[in-house]
Amino acid sequence: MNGLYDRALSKQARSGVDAAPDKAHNFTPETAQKPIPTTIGMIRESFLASMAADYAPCALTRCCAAARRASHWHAMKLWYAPTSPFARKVRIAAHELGLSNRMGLLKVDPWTDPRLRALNPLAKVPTLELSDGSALYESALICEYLDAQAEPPRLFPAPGPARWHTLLRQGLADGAAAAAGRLFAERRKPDSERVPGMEERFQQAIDAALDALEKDVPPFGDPLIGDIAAAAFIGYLDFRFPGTGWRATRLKLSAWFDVFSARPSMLETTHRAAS
Ligand SMILES: N[C@@H](CCC(=O)N[C@@H](CS)C(=O)NCC(=O)O)C(=O)O
Repeated sequence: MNGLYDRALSKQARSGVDAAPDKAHNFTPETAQKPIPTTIGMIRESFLASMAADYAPCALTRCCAAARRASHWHAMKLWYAPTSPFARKVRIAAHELGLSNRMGLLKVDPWTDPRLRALNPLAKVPTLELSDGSALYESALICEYLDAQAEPPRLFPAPGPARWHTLLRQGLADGAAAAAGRLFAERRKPDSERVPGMEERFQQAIDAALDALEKDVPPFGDPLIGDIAAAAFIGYLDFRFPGTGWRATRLKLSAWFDVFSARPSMLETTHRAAS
C-alpha cells in the first residue's frame, strides 16, 4: 500500500507540486498515513468491499461512486505564491465553497519560473490549471469559475443589485491590494530609484479604500466574493505592513476583520514569507 503513496509522491515531485504541509493541499501528515486513492485502486477497494457486504447490486453503485470521487482527485491545480493576496483570495474562496480538496497547489515564483508563462501569457499568480491542461487566470474569473463548480453557487449573486455591490467591493479591494503590493515594492527600492510621489499615491489609495470599507462594512456571516476580496486585502496589509494602526479610525471594519479572520478559510491560507 505504501508503494502507491511513494509512487504518487515521486510523481508529485516530478510535476513540481508543492509538498509543503498545507491543509488546502491533499498531502498532509494525516493523509501521508494513507495510500493515495487512484481510480483503479478505489474501484478495486470498493468492489472488494461490496463483495464482502454480500449484496451484489451495491457493487456497481459503489464502483461508480468511487470512480466519481476519484475523478475529482486534483482535477484542478492552482499555481500560487504564498505572499500573493490574489492567490489567497482564490484559496479562501475555494475553502468557503468546500472545493479546496479538489484543487492541488503548486507554489511558484511568478518572476522567475518560465513554466508559468506557458500557461498564462502574463506569468502571474494565481493561475488555475484545469484537468484538460488549459488555464484560467485573473483571480476574479477563477473565483467565479470555482463558484460555478459549487452547488449551489454562493459567492456571486445573479445579475442584480447584490451582484453589482459585491463585484464593486471586489474591485475596490483588489485595487487596494495591488496598491499595497506596489507600495511594498516601492519601499524596497534604493532611494535613487524611487519615483517621487508614488508612495503617497499608493498610500492614499489604501487609506481611501479602508475608509470606503469602513463606511460600507461587510456583513458578518457567510461571505460573498467582495467580502473575501476585502479580507484578502486587509490580510495582505497586516502581513506586509504590520502595526500601521489602520484600525484606530475604522472600528467597524476592524471588528469585522477579527471575526472573519477566525474562519477556517482564513486560518488555513495565512500568508507566509517567500522561502
Ligand atoms: N489582477 C490579477 C493580479 C495578479 C497579480 O498581480 N499577481 C502578482 C502577485 S501578487 C504577480 O503574479 N506578479 C508577477 C508579475 O506581475 O509579473 C489577479 O486578480 O489575479
